Amino acid sequence: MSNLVNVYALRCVLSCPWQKPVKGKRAKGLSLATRFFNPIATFSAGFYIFMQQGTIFEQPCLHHKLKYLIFSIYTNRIVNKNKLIAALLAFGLLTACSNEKQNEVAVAHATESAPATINYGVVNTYPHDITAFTEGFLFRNGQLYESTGSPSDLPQTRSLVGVVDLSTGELEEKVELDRNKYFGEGIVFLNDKLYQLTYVSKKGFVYDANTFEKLEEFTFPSKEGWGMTTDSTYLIMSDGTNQLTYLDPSTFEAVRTVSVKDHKGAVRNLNELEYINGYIYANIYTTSDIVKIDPETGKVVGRLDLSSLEHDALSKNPNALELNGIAYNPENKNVYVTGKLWPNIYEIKFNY
Ligand SMILES: [Ca+2]
Repeated sequence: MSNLVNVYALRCVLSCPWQKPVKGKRAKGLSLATRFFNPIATFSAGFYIFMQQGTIFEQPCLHHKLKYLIFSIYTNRIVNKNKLIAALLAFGLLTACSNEKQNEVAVAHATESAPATINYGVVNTYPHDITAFTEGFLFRNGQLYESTGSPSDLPQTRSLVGVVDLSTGELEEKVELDRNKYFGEGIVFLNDKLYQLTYVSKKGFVYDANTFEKLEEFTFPSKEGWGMTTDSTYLIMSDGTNQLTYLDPSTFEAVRTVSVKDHKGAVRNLNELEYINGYIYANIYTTSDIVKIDPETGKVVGRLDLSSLEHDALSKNPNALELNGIAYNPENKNVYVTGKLWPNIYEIKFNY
């Protein structure tokens, strides 16, 4: 029923006597005719608008409300002073209600605002192996670990896990995968074990965190393995979508998924991850952005633009690819970032 009323009211609105005629003589003639022959319909529309307090339009303009009021007075032949005051009071009430509604809309938009920009400063710069196709990056016991992948079109790359020597950028190798079988991806340490994902094999590996002896293999629900981090209880992995999946570290079953979104919608291509002070930071593949994610809601609450670091890396190595690698050092509370084939690792500082 309300739809029928809306259609009727809309038709009346279109025949409003103060409606500006569209271009063309015929249209102008029709509009003029409406001014004289459709006053009842127009009054009905005006009355309807009054009753609905402007809900026919999302944000009814003052001009429309005013002209309906004037026409209502005209068609009712309101010449009585008291009736005129009553009509003006009604108009004031309508405007107040409408303003309230517009304020509500403004508040609703504010809660869906863009993530806050997180500014950062570069504290230090270290060398990085330009054959390292970075897929995992993290600190453990004061040492920086890196995991790398091995695209077939980049024969110089290897799927490795090792400790980065910050003075040379060289990787002290701990694990190497057969690049003809596996493409190394994200890594994380949890409960004295090292977990490693592979890209499209749907296979992961578990190693002793101290000896790097392989303990077991596992599969995971996602189609692809990308980045990995932990909240000290679960393995948290990305798979190139906007989903983060929490895996039980014993059974490797998914216990929870988080859909990551910002004010524009789903945030896809979540890549290398880092859990810092209750938030998950993620590289966005193909961009030089890192997003800060609230793991309870999946909302992106902050964003770092590291494009200046990417430009610096490209100026030193034209073959440098995407930013990918976030490692939080709990000892100095700084974050170390790098990228695939980047010549440098950057130590940055920002408010988490
Ligand atoms: Ca990381």
